[in-house]
Amino acid sequence: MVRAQQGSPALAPDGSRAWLRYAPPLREGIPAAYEAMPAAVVNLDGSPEAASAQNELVRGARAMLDRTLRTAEGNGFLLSRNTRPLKPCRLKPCELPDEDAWVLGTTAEVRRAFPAWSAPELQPEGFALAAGRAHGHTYWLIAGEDARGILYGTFHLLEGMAQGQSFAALEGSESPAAPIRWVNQWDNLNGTIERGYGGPSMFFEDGHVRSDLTRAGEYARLLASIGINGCTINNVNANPHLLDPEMIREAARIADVFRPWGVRLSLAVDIASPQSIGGMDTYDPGDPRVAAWWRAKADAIYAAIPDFAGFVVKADSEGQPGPSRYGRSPADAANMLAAALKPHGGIVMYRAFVYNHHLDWHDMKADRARAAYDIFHPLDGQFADNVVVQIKNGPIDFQVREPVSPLFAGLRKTNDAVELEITQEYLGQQRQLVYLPTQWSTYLNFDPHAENRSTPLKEIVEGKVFHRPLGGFVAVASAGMDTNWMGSDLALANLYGFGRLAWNPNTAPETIAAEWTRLTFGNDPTVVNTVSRMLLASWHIYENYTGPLGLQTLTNITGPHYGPAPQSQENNGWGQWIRATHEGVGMDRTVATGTGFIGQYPPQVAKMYESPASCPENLLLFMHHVPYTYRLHNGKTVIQTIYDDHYTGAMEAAGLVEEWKTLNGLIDPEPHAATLRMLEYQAGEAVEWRDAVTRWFAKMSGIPDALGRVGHYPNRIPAAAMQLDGYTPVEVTPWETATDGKAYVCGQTMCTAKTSFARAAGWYTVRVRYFDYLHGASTFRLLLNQQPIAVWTADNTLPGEAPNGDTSSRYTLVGVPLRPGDVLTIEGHPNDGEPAPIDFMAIEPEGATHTATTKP
Ligand code: GCV
Repeated sequence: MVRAQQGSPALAPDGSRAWLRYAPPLREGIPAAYEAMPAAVVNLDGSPEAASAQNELVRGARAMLDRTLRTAEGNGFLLSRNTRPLKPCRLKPCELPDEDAWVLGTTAEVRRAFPAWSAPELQPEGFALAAGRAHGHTYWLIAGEDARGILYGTFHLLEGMAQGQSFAALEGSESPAAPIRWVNQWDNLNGTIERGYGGPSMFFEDGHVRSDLTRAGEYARLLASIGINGCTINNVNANPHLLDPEMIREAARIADVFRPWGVRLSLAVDIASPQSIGGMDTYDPGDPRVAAWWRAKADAIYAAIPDFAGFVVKADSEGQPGPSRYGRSPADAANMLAAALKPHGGIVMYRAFVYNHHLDWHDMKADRARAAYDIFHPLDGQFADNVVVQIKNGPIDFQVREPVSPLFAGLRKTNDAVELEITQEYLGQQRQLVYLPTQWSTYLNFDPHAENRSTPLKEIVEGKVFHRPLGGFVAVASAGMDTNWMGSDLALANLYGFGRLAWNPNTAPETIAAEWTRLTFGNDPTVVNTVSRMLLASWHIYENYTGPLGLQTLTNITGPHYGPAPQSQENNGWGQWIRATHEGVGMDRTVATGTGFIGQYPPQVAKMYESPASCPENLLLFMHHVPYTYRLHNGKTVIQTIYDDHYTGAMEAAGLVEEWKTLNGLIDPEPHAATLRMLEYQAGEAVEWRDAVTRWFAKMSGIPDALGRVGHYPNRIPAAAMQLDGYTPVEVTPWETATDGKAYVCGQTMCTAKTSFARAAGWYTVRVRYFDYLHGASTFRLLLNQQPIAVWTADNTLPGEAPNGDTSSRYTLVGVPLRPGDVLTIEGHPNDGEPAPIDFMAIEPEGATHTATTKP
């Protein structure tokens, strides 16, 4: 038999298979533990989920072990060795085949077939893997507490198999930590995805559900493989037309492709729908006519989608309509919807992301961070039992670091779920590596000490702490049609990691990183160690070069949330303020002198945050306003730490490139090259962030960098100092994202910027900083004297149409031999409105680039 080799084109990761690549765990042969595995598969369960499990088992065994397992025809029927059809197993105790077999079924079904098997205690959706002998044969059992459990047990087995683990090693049982393990997609009916960086919607196109839902089904399979049991298919800024009868019928087609994978569909709804699409003159949750409208709507939905999971609601937030319009509370609105869903077993996920985005910046007591607690805490106990309050992990908005929302400890008589963000909205938008399980674990393990006892966040949302029946984990995924779902291969580690943590929040990020790497890139220890190390370091690296010390991601908050723009935090109603002055920085959220936000935490934690001395330094400026000269525990000032951390972060980002390069030849060339390009871009972006933020703080504080780096870039030749032909200056906003606040643009078909080299002869690295707008694809050439030595096109899809931190890009050419008198020329050719914008050229002697490795 010819077996496909690991790394052969048939098995090369193309991203679409994600972690379900099913590559052979060994390069040669079958792991000994699987030599004696049964050839027959018996499926005792008639559910679509069990059918998927059986198909998946066959598929995985074929791909990983070169074995085709033999199945019965039709669910629930057995074929014995001589292919005699037996009775459907669901109806009466099964006759087992007279040979070794894999047996799939619910624990009840398996127990009926093997009365001697002592099934472990499982929660809903849990599973057990066990091997046993009966009737003179060996049976490998995959038993689920229910149909989903069978599916999850099968995926668990296959993922273990892919990592070379024997069936014996995988024997045991698992149950999910909580019933709610959902992803939210922020897909719009026109096919775009809010905060999505992985291509257009896999659900919608031109105002309708796509005719081809193959990808949606594949997505559900991916989700099932990590234990996700729910998916909200549309943006929380909801289009009410999704509730039109025609659209409900269309959405039912999505539910159909989800169903075999145990993924229940839910919809985000616009609370004003009775008015906007129902023709009513009100959407007041207190009006019985409105309640009746929702009841009828729920009935219609369940007629089309019998396993519909429920509604997700964003109301009174960022311009969305809400119950406050009628003087009603979130509980009034949530309970009205809950009553409509209740007869069908549906739930309402009511988001606590409710705040006023027109806050008064001049009011030193105003604080967006307070909003969720101020609004929802007084309502504790008023929510119906099929309402879950969905709370973002932090009190602001998925920043690079935030404290855990105090609301989790504040809601004791209410179901709640934590909302995380897989899509890297504020965290590099999938163009930069930020592995999030590290961040999420930090949050999930945070202990707010509610009721003066240990109450880690993970246990609160599991429902254990306050004995809540419903609760769990939600994450905004916003995956799309891109082959690799998220726009970057490495970003898939975050989708995988969310599923693993939602299943078991005690799973260490290290474990998740190693597992994901094995499943994605294979079991070579060098690959596993290197990729894991990079993943684990990445959050802190990003934090270092964006917003250390609790400053949050200092990005353009009124724009695309991407490039650096510290000033954009201030002077507006959005309340993501850092309150930087000439003397100091940070939001005073203390009870004593500040906004009082800290007082929303239980006493032990409030005490820790209240004093700068005991406040964790990575949240210092989130909680306190301190002078730039304030000294941290290591004796260094705040301002110097801001400078140093940014330099460290940029150096570490460059280190990621070097680490990835060491994997050349160990993983398939195409994904290796794609990620290398991404990491090289990230290294440039990290320098851009570093320079913008440090220059902004240097100007704001008037305190120079003790190491003399900030504002001094000896290797750079700004465009203004070059000999320009056709290039003209334009003001850049914000100023700190370009040298002297100016970029140079070309208003004709071609422009040049020249510099004459006057340093010692040698090998140099030449970098050109340019800007790459979303539209247009300018081309650039770099010439050494008359010789073209590089050509590139500005065709990245960065989120902007102007020169600034969002569109900043860097071209690097190593190994350029330069002699005094040589002339280097940048030649820019504008395209489609993009004026080939440039900022500077840097000429660095070789060896001067940073190659430091990252910290584990
Ligand atoms: C869907 C942030 C994002 C918005 C998002 C909102 C939310 O503000 O920038 O795009 O809206 O959060 O979570 O509702």
